[in-house]
Amino acid sequence: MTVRKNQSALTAEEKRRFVAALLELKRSGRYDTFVTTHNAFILGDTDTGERVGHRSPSFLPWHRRFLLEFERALQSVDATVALPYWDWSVDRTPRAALWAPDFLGGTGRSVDGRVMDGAFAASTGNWPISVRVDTRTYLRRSLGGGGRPLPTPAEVDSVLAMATYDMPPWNSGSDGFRNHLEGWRGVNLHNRVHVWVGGQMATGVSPNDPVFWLHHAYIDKLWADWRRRHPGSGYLPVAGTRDVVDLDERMKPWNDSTPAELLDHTRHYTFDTA
Ligand SMILES: [Cu+2]
Repeated sequence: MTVRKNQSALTAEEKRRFVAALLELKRSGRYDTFVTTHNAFILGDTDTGERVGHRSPSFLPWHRRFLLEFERALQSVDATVALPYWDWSVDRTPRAALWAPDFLGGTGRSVDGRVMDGAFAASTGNWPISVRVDTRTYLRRSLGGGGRPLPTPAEVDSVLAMATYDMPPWNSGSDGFRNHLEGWRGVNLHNRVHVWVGGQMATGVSPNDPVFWLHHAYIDKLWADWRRRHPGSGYLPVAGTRDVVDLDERMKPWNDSTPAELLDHTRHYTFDTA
């Protein structure tokens, strides 16, 4: 059974194997197909039209399915690897071990944002940015450069306390748990973390930075935490909603699973916490 662990609890060997599996997916070309898929949905999801991956109720099940696909790809390289998660409300500075050279490497240099250490630095030759929105082919970051600090535990708690999963108009203007977690409204959790990391993470090609997976694994864990806290609250909307994925509708691009089928993560993995 796959156990997703807090990145701060990984052993040196677990970090080494995770990084090696990422590099192999990159080398084989499989990694970049995930970047392409994510960007296509970022570009296609709109508040007034069809929306599946973002700014809609299926933001959470879509990313759960996307991460499962990616985790299975990693496990096809090394069956011992699981996606770790980054609790950015605790490990909230660029000094966190997450950003050390033996794991994801640190922030970018000030002149051009280029990451200079770690396995994903351009100088290694192992991490070309091929699916991109501009001409720069090197991984960039500006940790904390966006101005706003990472969300606090109290801010996370204020969002977990929201009992309604999502509300009309089911987009970036909605009240409710999903949109506050996604960040278009209120304290802003998920979107703010993308901006805090900066570089490619602040764009539609955000999966170019491996921290994308650790960020979304934690967003996914917060959804699991929310479900346990509100056992009487379910995914919404249930049926008949134009342009939006209802509970029993299949999601693009896979067309093989519905939000209802993805509610219970324990069929696929568990977390290191109770
Ligand atoms: Cu995201």
